[in-house]
Amino acid sequence: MVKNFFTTVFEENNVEITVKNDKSKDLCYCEKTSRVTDEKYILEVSEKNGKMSVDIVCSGDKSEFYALCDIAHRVENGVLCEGRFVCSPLFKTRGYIEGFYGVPWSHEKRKSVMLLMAKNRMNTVYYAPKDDDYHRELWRDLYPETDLLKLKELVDLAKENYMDFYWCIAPGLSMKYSDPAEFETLLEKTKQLYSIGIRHFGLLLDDIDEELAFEEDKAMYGETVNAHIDLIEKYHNAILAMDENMKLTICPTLYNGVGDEYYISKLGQNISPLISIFWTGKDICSRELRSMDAIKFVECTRHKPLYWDNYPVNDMSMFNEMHISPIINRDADLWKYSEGIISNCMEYAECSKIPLITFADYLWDSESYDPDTSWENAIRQVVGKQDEKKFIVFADHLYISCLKDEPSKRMKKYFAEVMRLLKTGETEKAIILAEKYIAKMNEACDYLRQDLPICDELRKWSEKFFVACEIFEKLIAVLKNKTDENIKALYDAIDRYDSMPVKIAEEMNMKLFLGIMFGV
Ligand code: LTM
Repeated sequence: MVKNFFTTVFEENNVEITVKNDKSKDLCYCEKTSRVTDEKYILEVSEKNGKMSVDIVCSGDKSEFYALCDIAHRVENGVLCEGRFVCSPLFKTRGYIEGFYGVPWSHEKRKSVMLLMAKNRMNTVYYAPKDDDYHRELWRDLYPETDLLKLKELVDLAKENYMDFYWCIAPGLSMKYSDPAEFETLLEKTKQLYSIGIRHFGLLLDDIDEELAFEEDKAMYGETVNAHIDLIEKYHNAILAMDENMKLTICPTLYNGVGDEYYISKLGQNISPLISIFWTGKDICSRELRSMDAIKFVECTRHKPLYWDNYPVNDMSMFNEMHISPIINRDADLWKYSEGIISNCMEYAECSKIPLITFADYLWDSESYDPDTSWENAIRQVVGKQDEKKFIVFADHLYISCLKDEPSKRMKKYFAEVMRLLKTGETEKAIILAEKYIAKMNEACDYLRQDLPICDELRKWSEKFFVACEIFEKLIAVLKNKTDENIKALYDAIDRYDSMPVKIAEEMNMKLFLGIMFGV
């Protein structure tokens, strides 16, 4: 499927590709990151008789796949140019997790997100939907055959697309750590997943009681951290006994903070250095991730953090927000002090793709990452070139999240100019500019009214955007003709808008407009 995609792109754009295998140090080692790698490639691009030709030099299938993804991307964006490009990622682990509360993604959505993220050169996917009962509530029960077959399909797809597929289990809601039968049950379940090809496991102990629940556990371990160390170590040894290449990631019960807290530093220091530890940063939803904080974490736990980045997730108290803006405020040199970043998604799979692509860009090359360019690239990939501009007008209105309070620069500039004109009494000019903007908003509305998966996911937010559009239209009517009837119609629309609980970004501007016009 992916191969077909490449062939079509290259044929349609008259690009010739040759591949040369080279297993020398030049291709298997990255000086900058000091890592042995199977992800590095060199592109030698030249133009011969009006035809672009690209020689790929790479060490194997994975780097060849990344090279093809890269070339296809350059071709589609019209930026394939002559030169020699040496490419390898800065972050070692680049991925996403289905780790939210809410309706788990459908099987089809899972496949579609995985394919897209593989094409954007992410290399890891974690399966941990909080509301898949077999992952958490019913962790003891084996998957029914039909569910298992679907998981197998995902594992196979991940392999074909060079992604490590981590299947996670979260037994902490009810497990009696001191009971050997409970551990055996955990292993039985693990063996079921092993049987379908899973070699990467996650043991998640987040969002459970910090205190031990059973008297037997208290008697045996005294403290929760001792029970967790014992469970993690036993589990790690058991899976290594099944297969020495197995990988384990754990999520501690305390998963945010400074890293020097008693629980996490003791846990980190007493589990194998081969185990990866999830960490969400200073906060559960961290506005920023700083290298200095990662360094502290390493000092205290003797593990580099593997960030579980709670963006774009919008579950629990965030359910009225739609997080489609790009990832920001992660240090450019964080790759040196962390294992990588795993982005926790929204239950809205289509919408999640947009910020996920910006994560992929940041993780591949955080040092030249530009959020705005990456965001436009992401929107282009998800909604298509033909609708990109329309979508951005709406997306600008959702440019708010736990990461920042500022609206989008583009929108801010527009509104600032309209307001300036109103303030200086240049009402005519203000109206012309506002009408131009409303025309764009209306085009966005036409796009959003379609029966497309992404539009369905956005319905709650687009309904409010439609009302915002009405308000702007009624505002212009008032500017043109300040009758009681026009003013009432405007206020009615504003009341309707205010009664809608979802968050979009232009409330602020609305109030400013009214302030200028009516002095309220
Ligand atoms: O962040 C972690 C480790 N666990 C949970 C997530 O499952 C949840 O999606 C996010 C956001 O609400 N918060 C958590 O604490």
